Amino acid sequence: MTQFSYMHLGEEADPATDVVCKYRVTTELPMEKAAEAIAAEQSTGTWTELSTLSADTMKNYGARVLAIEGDLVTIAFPDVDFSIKVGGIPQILSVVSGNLYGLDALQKVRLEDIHFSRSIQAQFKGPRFGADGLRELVGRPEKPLIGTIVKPKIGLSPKETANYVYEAGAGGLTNSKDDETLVDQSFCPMQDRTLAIAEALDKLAEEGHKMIHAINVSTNGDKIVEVAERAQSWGARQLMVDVITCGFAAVQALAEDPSIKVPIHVHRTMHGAMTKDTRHGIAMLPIVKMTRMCGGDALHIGTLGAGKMTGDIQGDRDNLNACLDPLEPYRTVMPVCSGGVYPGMLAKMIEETGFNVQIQAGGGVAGHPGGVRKGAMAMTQAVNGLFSGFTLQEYAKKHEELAQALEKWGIKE
Ligand code: CAP
Ligand code: MG
Repeated sequence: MTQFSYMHLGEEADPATDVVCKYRVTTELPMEKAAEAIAAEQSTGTWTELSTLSADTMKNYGARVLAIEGDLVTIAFPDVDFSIKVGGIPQILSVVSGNLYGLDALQKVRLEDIHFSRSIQAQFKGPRFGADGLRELVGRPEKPLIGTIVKPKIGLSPKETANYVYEAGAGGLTNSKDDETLVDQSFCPMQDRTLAIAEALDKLAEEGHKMIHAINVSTNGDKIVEVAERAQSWGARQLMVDVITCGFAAVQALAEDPSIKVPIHVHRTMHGAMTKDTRHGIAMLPIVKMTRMCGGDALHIGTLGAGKMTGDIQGDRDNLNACLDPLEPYRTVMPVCSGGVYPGMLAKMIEETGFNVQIQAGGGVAGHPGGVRKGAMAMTQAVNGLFSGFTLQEYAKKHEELAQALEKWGIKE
């Protein structure tokens, strides 16, 4: 197939100039052949020998297979293969995560991890606020931020939505957000919703409580900055964007546009299409790393196996660590734990996550028998109690709203 070899087993990658990817490969081919097929397809080769491929081109631009350990293949791409200023993450993805999935000789391939070269990292700016900036905005330096997703996710009017946000804030929550399915539908236009929520947040601020709400501005790429600017002019304190459906470039466009002055909450709806099959697609970890490079300030990372969405403790822990990794040259990203969250599961979850997270509950707030405010109080009591070293059962003895939540949903062991 190839007149040059892509095999460099045992060689070290150069962290200054190599982009290093780990792939999990399922194939009936010998693993070396499969690894070489990926390296060739994604750099200088194709299915046949090429009269146009020189030794020099191969040496300078060819990908190198550095290691094969069982079904895990490590491939280094020289960073001259990438076109960051014009191309950006879309071009990076078409190299490290492109045609390889369709190669017929490979049954399945999953991009498990990626390490960018220092020179590529230097061309991205990362978050402008990050976890610390978000904490500062809501005046909560150490305890987990506590958020809600307005539920029902669709169907409430702007006034009902703003009322929900006010009640959640009055119950102690620091954050709320639109659902990913809500943008500018006729029952809840973005302008009316944003104006009404801004009023609710102002009222909370006057009463001494700092809270922010993320308005979902996910839309077509050529419009997203304009839509975000408008939302901001109506009083949005935070923006939300769906990184998988809109693309990493959309997050980057918002984070790097000088007119945008508020943090970006990054949702990951549709990620399951890529991440759920543990042998095929893209793991969440590379998605976290690229979101951080592109400037997301908060990102959904899962509930470490505790909530309603698929996720495992080790995988979600890797996601969390990638948000907070101090060795990366960017501000940290606030890891957001969401999806089927309720007070009685928080001991189990926080045991795994620690306190530097944003915990978010939609149904777990609006489903409280006493309504949104009491649901928010129950979440706040659970988090504050655990932070102070109490068990949920102990804290519930003197906190009625928490006791009601535990009675309704139980305690997750
Ligand atoms: C949570 C949520 C989020 C999920 C997505 C929802 O609501 O708003 O979209 O968290 O999953 O609509 O399901 P509930 P992930 O609290 O009512 O479950 O965070 O894993 O990306
Ligand atoms: Mg949702």
